[in-house]
Amino acid sequence: MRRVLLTGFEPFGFIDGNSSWEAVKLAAEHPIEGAVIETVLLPVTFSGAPLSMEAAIEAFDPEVVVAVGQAGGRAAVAVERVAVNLVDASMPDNDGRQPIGDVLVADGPGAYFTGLPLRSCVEAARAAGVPAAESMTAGTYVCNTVFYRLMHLVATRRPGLRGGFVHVPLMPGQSLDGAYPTLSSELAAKAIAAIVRTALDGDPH
Ligand code: PCA
Repeated sequence: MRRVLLTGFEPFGFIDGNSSWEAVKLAAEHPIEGAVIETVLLPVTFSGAPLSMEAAIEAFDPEVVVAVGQAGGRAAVAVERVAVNLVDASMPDNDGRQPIGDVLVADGPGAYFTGLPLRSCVEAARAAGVPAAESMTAGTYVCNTVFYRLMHLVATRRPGLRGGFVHVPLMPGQSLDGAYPTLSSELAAKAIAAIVRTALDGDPH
C-alpha cells in the first residue's frame, strides 16, 4: 500500500476549532485506491509544529505529505505554491512566542516551491465541485513554517517524498457574524482527497 500523511492544526487565536483538522479527519475517510492515509494533529507553535510533522514522517515513512492549515478570509481551498524562509508572526503562537523577521533555516534557500502538481491539484479539486485556487503565499506564520520545513526535509533528506501545503477556509460556525467566507468540512475534505489522488498520480507542475 502507498502511504499518505495528512497534517492539520489545533485551534489558535480567537476562533474556536480549526477547519484544517476537521477537513483532514474527513479526508482520511475518503477511499483512495491502493493507499493508506495517516493523520497527525500539529500544535500551532513555531517550535513544536515542524518537529511533530518531522516525527510523523519518520514514523510513517509516507510517499506523499499534504499539510493543511486554516486561513480565515479565504473563500476557496488554496494550494500553496511557495514557502519562504521567514517567520514574521502577526500574533503570538500557542506557546506565547511571536518571532518577528526571523530566518527559519539559517543556511536554507530563500524559498522552496511546492512538490505538489499545483495546477492539476487545483483542477482536481474544482472537478470535485469545490472552489479552489493557486496561492502565491502561505503567509509568514506557523503554516509557512511547517511548509518550509517540509520542503527543506524533501530537499535535504527525503528526495523521494512529494509534499506541499493547502489552506482551507473557515468552516461554518467559525464566522457566525458572516465577516469571513466559510466552506463546509465535507467539501474541504473532498478537495483534499482529490489533491491526494492527483499527487499520487501526477508529475510535478
Ligand atoms: N493556520 C495558521 C497556523 C495554523 C493554522 O491552521 C497559518 O496560516 O499560519
